[in-house]
Amino acid sequence: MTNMISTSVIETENAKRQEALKSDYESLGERLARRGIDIDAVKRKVAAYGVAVPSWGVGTGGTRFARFPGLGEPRNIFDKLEDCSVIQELTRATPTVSLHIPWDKVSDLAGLRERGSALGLSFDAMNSNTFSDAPGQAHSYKFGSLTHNAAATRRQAVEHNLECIEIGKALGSKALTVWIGDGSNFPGQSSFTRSFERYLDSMKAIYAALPDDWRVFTEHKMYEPAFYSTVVQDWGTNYLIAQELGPKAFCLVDLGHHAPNVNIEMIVARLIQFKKLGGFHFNDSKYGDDDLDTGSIDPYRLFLVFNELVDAETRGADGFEPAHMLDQSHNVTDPIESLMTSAMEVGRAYAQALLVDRNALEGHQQENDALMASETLKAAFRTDVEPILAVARLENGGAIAPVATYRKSGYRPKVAAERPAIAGGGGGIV
Ligand code: LRH
Ligand code: MN
Ligand code: MN
Repeated sequence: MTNMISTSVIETENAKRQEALKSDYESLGERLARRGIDIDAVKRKVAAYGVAVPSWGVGTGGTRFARFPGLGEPRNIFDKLEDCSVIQELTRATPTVSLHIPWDKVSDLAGLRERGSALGLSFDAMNSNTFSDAPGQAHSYKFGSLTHNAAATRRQAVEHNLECIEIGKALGSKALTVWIGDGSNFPGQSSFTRSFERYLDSMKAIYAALPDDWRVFTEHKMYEPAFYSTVVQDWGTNYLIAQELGPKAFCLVDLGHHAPNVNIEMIVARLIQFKKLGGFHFNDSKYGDDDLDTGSIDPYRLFLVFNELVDAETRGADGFEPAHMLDQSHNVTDPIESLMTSAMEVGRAYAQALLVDRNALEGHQQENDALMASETLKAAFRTDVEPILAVARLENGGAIAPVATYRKSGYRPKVAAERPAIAGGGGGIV
C-alpha cells in the first residue's frame, strides 16, 4: 500500500496527544456508562463508518463569479486520487471516491483502478455531467439535456450517462448519480409536463442500461442554474422519478438543494419509509446551494438527519442502504482540510445520533411530553463525542488530530512544488 503521508509523521503527532486522549475517552466512557451506553460499541460503529469524497472537491471549485485556485491544485485524476488518499490516511473515514465525468478525464481505466487500490481507495457513485458543454460535443445543453426539445440532444445526454456506467463498471463502481440543470428562466419558456415526460423517457433509457447490481440516484435541486423552474426541483418529483423507473432507482438528497428552513430530516424520514432513499450529498448552506463545509452552519440539522438514519438502522428498516457522499467546494480553504473536517463532522453527527436514548424518546412521544422528547435529542447532541472519533481514527491507523498532522506533514508545500500553479478567473462550478 502506498502512503501519501509518512506514518512516522502520524505516529509522532499521535504520540503527543495519546495520553490526553486516553484519559478523555475513559472519562467519557464513564459518563456514557451512567446513561447505559457502551462507549466501545459506539466507537466500533463509528470506526466502520465511511463517506465518499467527491473528486471535484479536492480542487478549488469557486463560485459562479470567480475561481481562486490554491497552491498545488491537482493536475489530473491521479493527483486528485492522491489528495483523496491523504484525506483517508488521516481521517480513516473516506475509503471511497466519487468521480465526475468529464471533469475527471479518465482514459487509462485499468491504471486508475490499480492506482486506487494501491492507495486503498475504491470508487463510489459515478456522476454524469450534462449541465455544461464539453469541448467538441455536437449538441449544446444551453436549453437542456435529458429534457431538451431536440431528440438528438437528448440522445447525446443519454449516451453520456451510458458512457459513465461503462467507466464505472471498469472501476468497480455500483451506482450512477444523475443531476441535470435543465429548467427555465421565464414563465412559458418550457412546458412543465412535456419536459418532465421527456426526462422520464431519457431516464428510462439510462435505467435500461443499468447493470443488475447497480443503483441509479437522481438528485433534486430547487433552483440554479435555472431560476424560474427546474425539472427535478424537489423530493416529490424525485420520488415520482424513482417510482416510475423501478426498483434500482432511488432519490439522492443534497442538503444544499432545498429552500432555507425546509425540514430536510423529515424528507429523509419519508424517503426511508417508502424505501426510496438512495443517499446523500453532504454539505451545508445558509441561503441556497452554498456548498459550504458539512456541519459548518447548522450542525444540529445534520444531527437530526443522522437521527433519522440511526433510527432506521436500529429498527432494521427494509431496503435501507443509503450512499454517503460529500459534495462541497468553495474558494477559501485548503480543500483537503475542508474535506477532512467535513468527513469528521459527518462522523460526529453519526456518533451523536447513536447516543440517543430511543426507548426514552418513544416514551416521551407516547406521553406527549414534547419538552422531554426534545431534551432527549439535545442530550445526545450536546455530548462531546470527539474522544470517540479520535480513538476510532487512531485504532484505524489515522491521526488523532488530522488537520494539525496534515499541516505538519508538509504535503501541500510538497505538491505545490511539483504541480504548476494554475490561473484563476471567471465562473467555477455550480
Ligand atoms: C449540483 C451538484 C450536483 C453536481 C455537483 C457538482 O449543484 O450538487 O451534485 O454533480 O453539484
Ligand atoms: Mn450534489
Ligand atoms: Mn449542488
